Amino acid sequence: EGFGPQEYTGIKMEVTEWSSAAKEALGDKAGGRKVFLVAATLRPETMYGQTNCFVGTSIKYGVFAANDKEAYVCTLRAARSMAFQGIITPRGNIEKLAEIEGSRIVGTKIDAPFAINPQVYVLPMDNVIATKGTGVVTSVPSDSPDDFQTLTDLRKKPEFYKIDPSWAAIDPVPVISTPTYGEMTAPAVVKQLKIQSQKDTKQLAEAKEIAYKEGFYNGTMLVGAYKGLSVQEAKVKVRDDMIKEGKAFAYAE
Ligand code: A2H
Repeated sequence: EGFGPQEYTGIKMEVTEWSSAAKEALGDKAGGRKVFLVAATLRPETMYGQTNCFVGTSIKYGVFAANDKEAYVCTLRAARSMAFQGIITPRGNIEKLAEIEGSRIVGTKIDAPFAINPQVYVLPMDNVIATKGTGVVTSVPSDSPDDFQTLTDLRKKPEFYKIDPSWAAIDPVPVISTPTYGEMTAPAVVKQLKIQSQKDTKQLAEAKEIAYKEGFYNGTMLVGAYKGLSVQEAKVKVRDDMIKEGKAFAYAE
């Protein structure tokens, strides 16, 4: 990790249909609010290529009131931090409406803002860190080696991971082109490093570094309002557009 705070973008993914396990746990505790899973990302310009979203199965999430109309699903730690940053109001105060384990959120259907496939499912990922970001990770398998490898594992062993195969049916979407790896940077790097599963955490860390540098410094947008622009230019513009449309917010930690 570098110095100073990480400037994340908090992506708001509205729940359109809870999994039956989540429905049972939540009842009407959200009090008529719209509920969003909130994912922290460093790559807002990749959001066109979301294919699903990830949670940690043994992580405890809360449903926190953001205001009278909205509630956010994230870790308690992230909710505290959002309250201090004035994202959740009133500033410095948090109201937990409900608590739910990650395993119960799996199978929930959500809206993926700006995505070419706007309806996606929540899936399990082994390597979600409870103490980073919001504990919710939006999945862009075209450009994130972790996301690509996890999606590959889930498709290989849906019973083992206790998922319905249809939840993992959306294929990676090309959104950024790089000179070295083409239109599917993450799958190409995963192949090059001979990564076999999400348990290969050392190689995945290396793949993440390679894919990140190549995409960020040499990537060109293939889709969206900033098609043809460099990733460096597009990143800020996509982020600003998402924030203006109420689909995202700035989140630091
Ligand atoms: B990134 P850094 Cl396309 N546990 O978003 C594990 N990983 C997490 C996480 C958590 N609790 N919270 C966020 N992340 C992921 C997109 C993306 C990301 C792409 C390519 C690279 C990439 C789509 N997933 O990150 O440790 C999120 O994945 C590579 C740096 O704070 C977030 O951005 O540097 C990134 O890790 C933040 O990682």
